[in-house]
Amino acid sequence: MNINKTKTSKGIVVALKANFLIVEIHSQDSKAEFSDKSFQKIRLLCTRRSKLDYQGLFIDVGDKVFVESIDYKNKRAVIFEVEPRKSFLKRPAVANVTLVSICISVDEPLFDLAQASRFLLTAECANIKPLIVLTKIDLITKNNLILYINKFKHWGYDCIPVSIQNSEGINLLIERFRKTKITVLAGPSGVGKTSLINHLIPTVSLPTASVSKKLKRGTHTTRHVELFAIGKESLLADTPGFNRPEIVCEPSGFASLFPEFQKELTKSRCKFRNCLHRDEPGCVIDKDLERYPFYRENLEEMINSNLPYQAG
Ligand SMILES: Nc1nc2c(ncn2[C@@H]2O[C@H](COP(=O)(O)OP(=O)(O)O)[C@@H](O)[C@H]2O)c(=O)[nH]1
Ligand SMILES: [Mg+2]
Ligand SMILES: [Zn+2]
Repeated sequence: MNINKTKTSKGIVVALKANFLIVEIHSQDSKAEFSDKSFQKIRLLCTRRSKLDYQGLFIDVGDKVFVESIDYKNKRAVIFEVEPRKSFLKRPAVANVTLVSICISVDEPLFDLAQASRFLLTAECANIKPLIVLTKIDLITKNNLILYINKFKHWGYDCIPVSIQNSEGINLLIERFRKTKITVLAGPSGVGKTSLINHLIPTVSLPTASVSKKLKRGTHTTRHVELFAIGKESLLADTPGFNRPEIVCEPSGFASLFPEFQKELTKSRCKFRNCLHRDEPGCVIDKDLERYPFYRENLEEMINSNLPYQAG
């Protein structure tokens, strides 16, 4: 038998399959077995020690784990320890995410300020700085593209415009993802997330959905989260389709999730420390900012409901 009981290895959970976890480890840990292919990574089908369940430790994609009882031949192992998480994104459930790339399409489906903002807010809530990936730019003119880039700049976000039709922006995006440990692609269904992964990582071939001509909305094709290798140390995940992310937030903390408001608040302070930036005297927030009406509308709903608020 090829099982090494004593040897352990550190890895990362890249997918969940039924009751199993798929863990990627460096095969340099197993030089004897893979002497011809050193530094390659291998993926192992893992179970977990029951003590982890007793400790109430739930393991998700992105978790860094230690495995033992490695069976290289059959590619099996057992997880016996989980590292504390640095961050956690709820939907999709991925631990240790370092970048959330919010994909927003210029058309098919049409740009929607509230929807785009809700996706940005989920990343801000998880304390992960988002990057906007503006997709399908082959569908608009250069002038309109500049308007989008400026819009996002005013919101306080960087944006990388891309098209898989003419490969514009693709190299820039690959470069960015290769500098990042774990990137998750998020955004409404139909904006081209899965197509982008297939384009960026040609060895992956995920099913994509054509946008319904009638509804101009995508159907939900991606069902589970899996981390794919993009470069030596970088992983990239698609998001199962959903269009209304929930933002659970207190009214007092809501404004801190808008970078354009934060920019103003670092320059000068509102008169009242607990200012909600409504009609308080001495409020420094510019009410003409593009996303102010969105903030205001959601804030009022938050205040009027006693339950934990869910934006949308
Ligand atoms: N014109 C154009 N269509 C695209 C582009 N990227 C993706 N699409 C189309 O958009 C549709 C939805 O793509 P999909 O990847 O399933 O979107 P997802 O729901 O975000 O994963 C498909 O019909 C794709 O062919 C692009 O850059 N330009
Ligand atoms: Mg998809
Ligand atoms: Zn204020």
